[in-house]
Amino acid sequence: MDIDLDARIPNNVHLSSDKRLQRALEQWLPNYLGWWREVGPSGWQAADVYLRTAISVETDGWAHFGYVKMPDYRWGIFLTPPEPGRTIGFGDHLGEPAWQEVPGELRNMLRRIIVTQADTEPASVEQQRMLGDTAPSLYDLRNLFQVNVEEGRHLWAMVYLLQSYFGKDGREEAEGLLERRSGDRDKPRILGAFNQPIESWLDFFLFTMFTDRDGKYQLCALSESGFDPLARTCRFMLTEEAHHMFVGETGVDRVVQRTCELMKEAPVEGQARQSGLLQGPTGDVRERGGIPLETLQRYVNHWFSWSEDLFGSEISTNASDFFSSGLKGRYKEAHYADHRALEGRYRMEVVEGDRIVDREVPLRNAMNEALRDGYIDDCQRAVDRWNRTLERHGVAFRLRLPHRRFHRHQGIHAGRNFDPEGRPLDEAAWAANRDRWLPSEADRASVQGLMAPCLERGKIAGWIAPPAKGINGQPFDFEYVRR
Ligand code: BYC
Ligand code: FE
Ligand code: FE
Repeated sequence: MDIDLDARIPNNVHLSSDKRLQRALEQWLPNYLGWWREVGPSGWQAADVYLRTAISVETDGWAHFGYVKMPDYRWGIFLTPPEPGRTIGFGDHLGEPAWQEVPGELRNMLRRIIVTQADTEPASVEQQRMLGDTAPSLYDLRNLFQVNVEEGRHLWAMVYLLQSYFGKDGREEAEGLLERRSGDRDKPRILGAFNQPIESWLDFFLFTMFTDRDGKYQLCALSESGFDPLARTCRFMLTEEAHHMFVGETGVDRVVQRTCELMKEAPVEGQARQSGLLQGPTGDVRERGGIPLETLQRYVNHWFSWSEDLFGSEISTNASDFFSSGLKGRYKEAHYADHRALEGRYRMEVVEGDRIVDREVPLRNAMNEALRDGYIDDCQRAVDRWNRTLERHGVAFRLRLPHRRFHRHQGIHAGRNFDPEGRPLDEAAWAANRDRWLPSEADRASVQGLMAPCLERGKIAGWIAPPAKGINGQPFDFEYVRR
């Protein structure tokens, strides 16, 4: 696949041979840059950042490292190479040739999927824009900016599809994507999690852990799409996504590690009990400049539940339509035996009155829930890893994912109260316990109080451990960002 890197918009889609599209994208470019300056990373725009830039879609060549000023980052349009003879892998059109153009009758549905996906990308940049002021190290600062420029590129990836395949509506949607704002009362971003504030680096690590991971599952499902340009776009986005989730998963692990170290440095009386395990409240950790595990647990509960919402309703005709029409498949569709999913049924727990009962749903209507299942397993794997860190340090506390019914705002459990074990609660019991289960004002103020910048080469803030290794084989004390 030849890549045109000298073009104003680097691409491997032969942009120079489609003048109309090229013009449309070149007109959108200054608006994009205006958006980036207005609500992209605050400060640091003139700094040299050690960034990875995609310069090829081949496995060995797409990660090119060097110092770049963020506004000069080469946001490009890259699709994985086409698979000759690719056919649709699921749904009612199983086995038909994959579409290279948008089928007329699927146009609205497809546009909606692309716009929803697109909207999350700039939203996350807006949510994270103030974090540069309080970075715990140059290494972390660089990772933040890497994530930010790549989310910007993901917006480009989706805008390319809108501009290229949806004519006038597509151009209007592309403008709308630069007009909505995360958390804005009048023109918010589309999905709930993307209007939640990211105030601290603790939020950032849990967001990249849980919310970017929803991105992985949604992008995998869209990588199966019968609309070939969408599938190829999403496949390439996934290669970048892996780093975002790495930042989150290891970021939380480093917080856990540091908290354990602080607990061991001065275990309070009564904390070291049988078998030498450190137990009990870890609030004293805060006095020594760390993040108590109970606080971390509440942040897990917050971001995990908002991220679960991103899969949509458990029982969804939208999801059924997306699947039947061949637009959105399942995670690793090829691993299933039956790609039509017409017969199967899916068992799930639903709440009827004040009882929880099992119900069977036609499989196609349960596609959101099936995708969420894989996501929850993947999140559990990361929690197990954090718990191994706790175990290694002899700390008895264990982190856990709350039940999927806990604190939901979308789907069949929205508007009801459940505890982290998934048991129904009345309003009073919820109100009485809310601050035990979700970050309280006091937690937020306390975490915020720790967020002093630490930007000296090789230094790290007191609330987090340094990473096991640096970026691209560089040491931790490498100058990842130069003012
Ligand atoms: N918030 O049938 P339902 C990423 C709406 S993250 C607000 O339950 P459906 C990233 C829904 O729109 C990946 N509204 O759901 C991560 C519908 O509205 P209408 C993003 C919501 O449609 C980090 C109604 O509720 N990718 O890439 O089956 C950093 C009932 O819909 C929410 C995608 O989202 C919510 N959470 O599934 C950067 C993929 N959930 O029509 C980036 C594309 C639902 O009644 N999107 N609603 O007005 C989709 O596939 C689907 O639209 C959804 C929802 C999975 C989001
Ligand atoms: Fe993204
Ligand atoms: Fe991401």
